[in-house]
Amino acid sequence: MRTPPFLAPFGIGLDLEKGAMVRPKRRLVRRASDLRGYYADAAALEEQVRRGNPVHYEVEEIPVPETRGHLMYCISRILPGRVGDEFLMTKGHYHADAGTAEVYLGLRGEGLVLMKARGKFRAERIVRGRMVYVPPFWAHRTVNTGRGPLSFFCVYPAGAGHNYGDIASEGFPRRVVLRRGKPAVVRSS
Ligand code: PAN
Ligand code: ZN
Repeated sequence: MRTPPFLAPFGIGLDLEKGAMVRPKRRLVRRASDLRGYYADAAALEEQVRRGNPVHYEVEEIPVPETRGHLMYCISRILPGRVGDEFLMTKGHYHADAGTAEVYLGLRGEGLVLMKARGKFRAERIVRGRMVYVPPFWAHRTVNTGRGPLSFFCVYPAGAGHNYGDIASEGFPRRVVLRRGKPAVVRSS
């Protein structure tokens, strides 16, 4: 195993009210068109792509080396809204090094972290002040069920990497949809 790169200590600002990183160095932006294949209502998604292709979520980072020993941290912000009746969500992934965990800390808004592993499924609520622990081997996807943006801080082993392919093809066994005015976790058909 390679020795982690030696780095000087540093501090950064987090705007806890906004749920944003102060002066992020890297911003990953996912728009409607990046989410093709992920939502049940593909036609509703295409309609969004045609009507301005809005941002669905963003990830802000001031990155560290993506190697063993370091800890990557970020703030994700998922916009409020739906595709058809399904609430906006992240793509979701396993870590490429599957046996690596992650911690999410809710900063703003409300939602659910969907997790699956070895035939099991769990949904944990995420809100300001609540921490969700994603254990090793659990794929994870976050859904914004609120009326405003959902922001959360994340930290995970920097060498973990991301495996999107398996979720892109398998999906999750449950979806989060609006039913009688409320979010509901329902079986994916
Ligand atoms: C998070 C996610 C972030 C975006 O930082 O990467 O919320 O979700 P997707 O990566 O599934 O598009 C994380 O879990 N990192 O490991
Ligand atoms: Zn992750």
